Parts: sequence; structure tokens; C-alpha cells
Amino acid sequence: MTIFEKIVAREIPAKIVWQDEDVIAFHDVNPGAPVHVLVVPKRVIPRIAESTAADQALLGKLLLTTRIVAEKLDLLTSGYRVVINNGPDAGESVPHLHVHVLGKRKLGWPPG
Ligand code: DGP
Repeated sequence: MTIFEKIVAREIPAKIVWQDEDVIAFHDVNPGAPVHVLVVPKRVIPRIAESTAADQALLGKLLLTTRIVAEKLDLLTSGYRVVINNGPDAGESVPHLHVHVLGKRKLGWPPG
């Protein structure tokens, strides 16, 4: 079980922002910005590079959920960044697809 599956199963706690039958969004335990939320599919896709056409609707839902998170946490006016880390060079550390939503500070570009 991935750490995020354990959060979905409520075996470990998380500060949940939003969830429905397909996705869950919760605050990152190691935030890189004043707002740092992870949007995670309840069904495991290890990483974006391993997604297939069968995942199309779920992938769309993940992105739509980032908008829900942004609205709930008052990011729509100030702006926010949506990030997916894929593989070692990107720093992926949990093999369960997740979309980062970062905001409430000025974010540098390009990322480090
Ligand atoms: P990534 O580097 O893209 O794989 O991001 C994984 C993120 O997951 C990282 O920012 C820290 C976060 N994280 C890891 N374990 C936990 C946990 O148990 N709870 C929460 N809320 N976040 C976690």
C-alpha cells in the first residue's frame, strides 16, 4: 500500500481539503509554500508516465479538482502553481500519482 492509499483508507491522518468517490485532496506534510495541497486519485496510478487512455477521465478530474482546491483556499485571485513530479530527476518520492497545488507566495520560475 502506498502512503497515499493509507490516507485514503484513513489508516493515517491527513488534513483533508476535499474528497469525492474518485479523488482526495489534503495538505502536504512537508509544505513548500503557505498553501501546499496534494490532489490524489483514490485508484492508484503510479505516475503520470504510466497513465493510459483508460485513465483519461480520472486525469481530467484531478485537474478539475485543483480548481476546487484553489477556490476553497482562496488562490484564484493571487494565483497558484500545479505540479506533477515524474521520476527521479523530478524528485518523485511517492509512487502514487499526485498533483501538487502551491500558492500564497511568489513562486520562482524555472523551478529548481
Ligand atoms: P513528490 O516529491 O512529488 O513525490 O511529492 C510527495 C509529497 O508527499 C511530498 O511533498 C511530501 C508528501 N508526503 C509524503 N508523505 C506524506 C504523508 O504521510 N502525509 C502527507 N500529508 N504528505 C506526505
